[in-house]
Amino acid sequence: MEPNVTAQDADIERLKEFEARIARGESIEPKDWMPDRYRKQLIRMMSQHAHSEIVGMLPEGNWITRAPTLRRKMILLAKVQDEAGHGLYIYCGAETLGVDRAELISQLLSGAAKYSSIFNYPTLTWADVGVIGWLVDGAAIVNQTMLAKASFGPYARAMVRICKEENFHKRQGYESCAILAAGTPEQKAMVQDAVNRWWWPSLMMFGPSDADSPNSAELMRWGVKRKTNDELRQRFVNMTVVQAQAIGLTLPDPDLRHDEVTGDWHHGEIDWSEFWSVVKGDGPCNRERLAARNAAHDQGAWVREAAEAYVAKQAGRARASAA
Ligand code: FAQ
Repeated sequence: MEPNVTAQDADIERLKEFEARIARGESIEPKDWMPDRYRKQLIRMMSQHAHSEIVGMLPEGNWITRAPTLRRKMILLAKVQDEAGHGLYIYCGAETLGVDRAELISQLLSGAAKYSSIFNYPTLTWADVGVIGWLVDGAAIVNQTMLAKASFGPYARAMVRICKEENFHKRQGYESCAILAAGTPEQKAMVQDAVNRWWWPSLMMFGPSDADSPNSAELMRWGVKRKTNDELRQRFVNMTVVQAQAIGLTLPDPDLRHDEVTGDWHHGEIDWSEFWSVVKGDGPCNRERLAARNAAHDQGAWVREAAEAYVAKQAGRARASAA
């Protein structure tokens, strides 16, 4: 550094170069220089995302023992396992930013960390499993397809792989809903009821409306988000309305209307007080979800201890053979 160049000047230069790289569409890799805020934002977002995948195993996992056929049970088992894989994959990506995974997990277990609001709703009937695949995975794909173009390399690459699996999740869910919708009157009523319960929470997955989204401006500026919360929510609504029509189901929104000019389906007002209450920990299942994760963590203590003992034993052997 030139003697008359201050550390602050150097940081401004580095920030300029960093933003120029993003403008050129280059991907930022873990060892590259990045502003502290960029690192913090990514750790926040990726850890919340990883937690969501892990907590997201619980609502559907609840139905593995009660799946109606062997085929459905195999699909559901594979799906829930995939979500675990996604969580681990994204934790690994977050670790490249210098954060400790154990620390992130302890934030989840203590209730300090956020995870997606959607997983704080109960799965009351078998139809909920199909509807989660169709709507929740469907919403996740819309969001994550955009994140596959995020400026941070490890996150973007994780999203490419995860979206492939989420596509399978969505298709199996939609197929299950289509079959129930074409089934007996009881089956059709069951799937319609599930849609009625999951529709609004699915729209909330995209986050607060743009005017109330404090993180969006920074994330858009640095190419982490490529579309805003409202833009992605609209894309999801446009896709889903026609999918519902195709299988003879309705969406529980009397204000839903088609705009001939823009081609968009306008939806009614989202109940933001419900959203914030769920985000703050007062949703129907927040306490149950955290209790389940804490119990799983406690019951897994012996696995962590055994793994550590194994590593220590291997290291001891390596030392002995090197001596
Ligand atoms: N739930 O300023 P913004 C899945 C928080 S994966 C809870 O707009 P941002 C797969 C937000 O954190 C689903 N909290 O925030 C699957 C922030 O609080 P903070 C998870 C929410 O980051 C399927 C505050 O509100 N996907 O479903 C929610 O710009 C089936 C202000 O919000 C991801 O995590 C919410 N819905 O935009 C698994 C994708 N929305 O941190 C199993 C990655 C917002 O400042 C079964 N994340 N908040 O204290 C993202 O794309 C973004 O973080 C958003 C939020 C869009 C979620």
